[in-house]
Amino acid sequence: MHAKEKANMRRPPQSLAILVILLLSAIGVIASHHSVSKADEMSSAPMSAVTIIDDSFKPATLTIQSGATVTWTNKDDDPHTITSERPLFDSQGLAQEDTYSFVFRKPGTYKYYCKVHPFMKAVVIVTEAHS
Ligand SMILES: [Cu+2]
Repeated sequence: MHAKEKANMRRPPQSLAILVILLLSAIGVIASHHSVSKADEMSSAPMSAVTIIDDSFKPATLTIQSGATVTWTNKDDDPHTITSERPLFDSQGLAQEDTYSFVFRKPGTYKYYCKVHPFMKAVVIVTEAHS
């Protein structure tokens, strides 16, 4: 056996354990970094809320950026629907405290109404997302 090989074998076994610990903590740092940036992404994805109360959508005109999620909540004890004039989305009847969400991906004007009370009309205006 060469002297060099002997020296390698005599290397204390803890050094391997230390290397493993260092590697694991490096992975841990990367993983926690990753989850932080994911949280940032989520908080930058805009959300908007519309309340349905007293047979009306509030706000009746909502302006958002493309990619935003709009969530409607029915506060009335009457059932209401969120129905797009174009065949794009239709919540069907929402009971009291029910919610419905839709993600608006493309800029444009999205008129909607309630099928139960067709006089209930509102609009979501979607603008180009800022980059
Ligand atoms: Cu209604």
